[in-house]
Amino acid sequence: MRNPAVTSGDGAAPPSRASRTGTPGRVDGARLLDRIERFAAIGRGKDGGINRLGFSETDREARTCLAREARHAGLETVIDAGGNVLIRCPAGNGDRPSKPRVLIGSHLDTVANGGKLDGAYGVLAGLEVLETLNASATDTSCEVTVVAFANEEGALFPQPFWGSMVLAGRVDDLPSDPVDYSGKPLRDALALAGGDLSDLRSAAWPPGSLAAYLELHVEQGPVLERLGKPIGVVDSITGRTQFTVVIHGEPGHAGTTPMEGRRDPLITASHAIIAVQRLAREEELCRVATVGWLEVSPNSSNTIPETVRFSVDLRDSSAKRLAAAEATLSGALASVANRGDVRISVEGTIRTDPVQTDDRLREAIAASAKDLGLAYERLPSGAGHDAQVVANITSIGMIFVPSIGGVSHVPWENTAPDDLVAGADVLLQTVLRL
Ligand code: HGY
Ligand code: MN
Ligand code: MN
Repeated sequence: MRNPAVTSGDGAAPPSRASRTGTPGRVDGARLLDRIERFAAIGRGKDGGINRLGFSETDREARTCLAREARHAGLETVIDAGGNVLIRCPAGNGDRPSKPRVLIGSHLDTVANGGKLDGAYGVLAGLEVLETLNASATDTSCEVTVVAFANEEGALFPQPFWGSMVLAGRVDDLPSDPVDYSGKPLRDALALAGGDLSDLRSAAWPPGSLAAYLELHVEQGPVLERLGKPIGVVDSITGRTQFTVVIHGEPGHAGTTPMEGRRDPLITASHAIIAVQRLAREEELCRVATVGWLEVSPNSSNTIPETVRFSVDLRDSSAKRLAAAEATLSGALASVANRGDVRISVEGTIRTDPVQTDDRLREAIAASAKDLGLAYERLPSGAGHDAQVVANITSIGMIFVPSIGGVSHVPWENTAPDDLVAGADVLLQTVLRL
């Protein structure tokens, strides 16, 4: 067990709330760790990477498994029209107490060849907290619902934060007829997951209906590990601008077409991709800039390509800087297209604002960590999260635990078991504080 230390205050860990009020002080760590390992087997490839792309068959398998686990734990599940899985305590005598509603959770879907904790950890810790509260019949001051947001990553259907945008009522910011990267419509895949594309507005939680949203997540960065602290109190979440660049050239025979006069979209793409990197590395217009996905068609070694498509992902804590970076890049794209005598366009732009977390929730998280004798650090999130979308309708708080080696979105993404349990204990204590 890591030496829990308290960064400020008296250092002695005061008695946990359980001894004061009989409410549960800790989660069942063994049960949580067992579930994390069982869910990690869903969609795991031979090199250990997890492939549960949003609305894919393996994603559906994980959601079905979650609903089964919740039922076995004596909880109720519903799936909303956006495909989000919502878990809550049984209604008992039918009517719900009109307590303020608190949502806790994250997402089950992964990036391609991703890790077992990104998202799933927050969902399973949320389930663990609700099961602990329900089993101890704790009369919390708020009604807790657990959510597994649909398609947070946007790895198959490129509409990241799909489920949280539907729940936050931002349906108008979503494409009306979304398709996946190959053009397959979302309608059927969403229906298979229990959602309904024609009824998305029914899944929106109106502003004011939610008192708070808490998300527990692995840090996916190096800070907590480097500081040797098990708990992160997130103070802000990065802004992000994503889009797809499409370059149309002129296909031809690789052997008979002279170099002079070629209109090769892949050559233009190579200059454009350098321009993306330059935004962050040289011009420092945004914190990071990434091209992670590229598609060449017809993608044949002895044919000059006809079309090239690639993703752009820009991140920064300032929406203004992101807008400036986007404007600079669009100028650079126009000029390389001109030089290459090809046609260039940008598709599917999604801009997600940077957000600050709620200071009341930050204090509750910090006080819970302190009560549990766990050292904590305030830090920003370089990754995007559903929390920044839910921030449109309520106050948000995020809790981090360390990522071993500071890595994520890779098969070897991992966190020490003690830290996973500690994070869930802090989530439980924070919910009890609300
Ligand atoms: O890309 C992100 O920041 C998150 O993992 N969806
Ligand atoms: Mn992720
Ligand atoms: Mn995530």
